[in-house]
Amino acid sequence: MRLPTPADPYPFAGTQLPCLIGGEFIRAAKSFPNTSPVNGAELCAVSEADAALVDRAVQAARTALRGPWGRLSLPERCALLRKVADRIEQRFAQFVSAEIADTGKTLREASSLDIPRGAANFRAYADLALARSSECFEMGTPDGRGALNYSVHKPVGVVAVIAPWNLPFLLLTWKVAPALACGNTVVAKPSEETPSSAALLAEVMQEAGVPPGVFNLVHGFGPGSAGEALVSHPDVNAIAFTGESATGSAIMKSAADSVKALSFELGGKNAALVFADADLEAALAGTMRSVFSNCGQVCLCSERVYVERPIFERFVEALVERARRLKIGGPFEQADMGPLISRAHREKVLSYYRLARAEHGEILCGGGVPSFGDERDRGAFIEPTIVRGLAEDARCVREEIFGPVCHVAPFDSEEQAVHMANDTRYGLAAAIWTSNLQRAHRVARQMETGIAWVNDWFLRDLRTPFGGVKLSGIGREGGAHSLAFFSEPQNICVKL
Ligand code: NAD
Ligand code: 6OD
Repeated sequence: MRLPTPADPYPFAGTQLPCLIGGEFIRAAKSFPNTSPVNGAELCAVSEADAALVDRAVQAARTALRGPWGRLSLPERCALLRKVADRIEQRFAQFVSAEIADTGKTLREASSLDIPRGAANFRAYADLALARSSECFEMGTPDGRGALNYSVHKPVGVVAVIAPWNLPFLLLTWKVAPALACGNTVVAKPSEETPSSAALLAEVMQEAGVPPGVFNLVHGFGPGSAGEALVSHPDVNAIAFTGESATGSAIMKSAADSVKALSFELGGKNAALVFADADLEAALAGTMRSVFSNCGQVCLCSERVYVERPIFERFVEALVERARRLKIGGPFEQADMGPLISRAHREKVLSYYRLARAEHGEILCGGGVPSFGDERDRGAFIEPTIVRGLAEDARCVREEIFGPVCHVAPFDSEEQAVHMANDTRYGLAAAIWTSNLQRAHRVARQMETGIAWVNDWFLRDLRTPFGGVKLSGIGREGGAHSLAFFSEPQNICVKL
């Protein structure tokens, strides 16, 4: 697949991104600017859907449930999803351009992870939905004729998909694909920070022949805007949300009146545990990835790195040395790390850098913003930062920062490492680095997280359960778990 070059234009330059409602592209009366985190330039205007437009989208989705979509067989639906994946790949360079323009992430990240995973999500759920079996129970009856119970998987109805800005296309399609595979209709709202890849997806849905109203797209903000109107809409049956834990809590309240089904993938404050018996090179390279990928803006990123005391100083010195060498820059600059998503988010992350100092932490590298002497100084770049010496109850160790930063601390025993890793209100992911097989299994099981990686990080098989415990989420997605969330099983009992 062709990669975009700097000569490839951002696909929506100078336009107003429309919503897609009932198969029609609609420009809202109100719009907001989409700006580049690389240099602050305005990329395009984005339609902001108000409650009336959101209502039209939900009604279009309701109507489509009863239309041709509802009459398609499962193989026909899955064939459509595969066409969507093919079309994403045909327009690969445009999708990558859109994603790097909105996020500033590196070309390498967008072209190796975000966009390929978007296409893979559609293929994976087409395969999984087709392969799903259903239950069947034979029972006895007093007259001796017996009865057969079997279950069918029906759609839940209209699903609201609300996505964040960090992996915009990967995370939106992670929910849209299984929702459609199960026969639902969708109203999707991408983050206000990253509307462009979703706008391309709307075009692709039309090109692939997905019937009108099956996939609807509304743009806007959360509270008082499209997001809130969508999650409180009485005709939405289920909400699949990824974002901050505090937003999850607000959405739960909005959804309570109409008792909607909820699947939440929320924040994290993930730990990496590096044991002295680990393959040091693998642990170092893996920890660099788990701390600094996507400028630290992955919910699975390690913000707390615990290292066994005998290797602590050596490990930290090498980590700091590598962090100092990270090249920061725009998407086409062969950089290791792009900017944060926005100046506002940078202000939040910088406030934690200041707090780390105030909490008596020692900043081992970074701690500020880089200076380029060109237009990138108007962007949202920030230095990769490593802190040591904070107390375990310091706010910087307890709160999710969502930037390229970690706190490093030593541990003296496996028990202490497990205790420190679990001493958090979050519970999304852990990364364990050890060459002791027994310890690997023992420690992994003790992690109070939805996911524990041993000797790797963010290694994904889409059939596995994905999600978090505690403040990190409700429910699981991935494989059969997504199919279960997006379906209503119905038991049919046939007297023989
Ligand atoms: P966010 O919660 O601010 O926003 C996410 C989405 O929710 C956006 O589309 C936003 O417009 C919308 N929204 C905000 N308030 C709303 C409301 N009241 N009603 C309806 N919609 C509302 O999150 P973010 O800043 O975009 O993303 C970063 C956060 O997401 C981090 O906390 C990160 O850990 C989390 N995240 C979690 C996972 C996971 O799988 N667990 C994955 C990615 C990101
Ligand atoms: O890989 C996935 O399926 C997934 N949901 C990743 C989430 C990453 C969080 O930022």
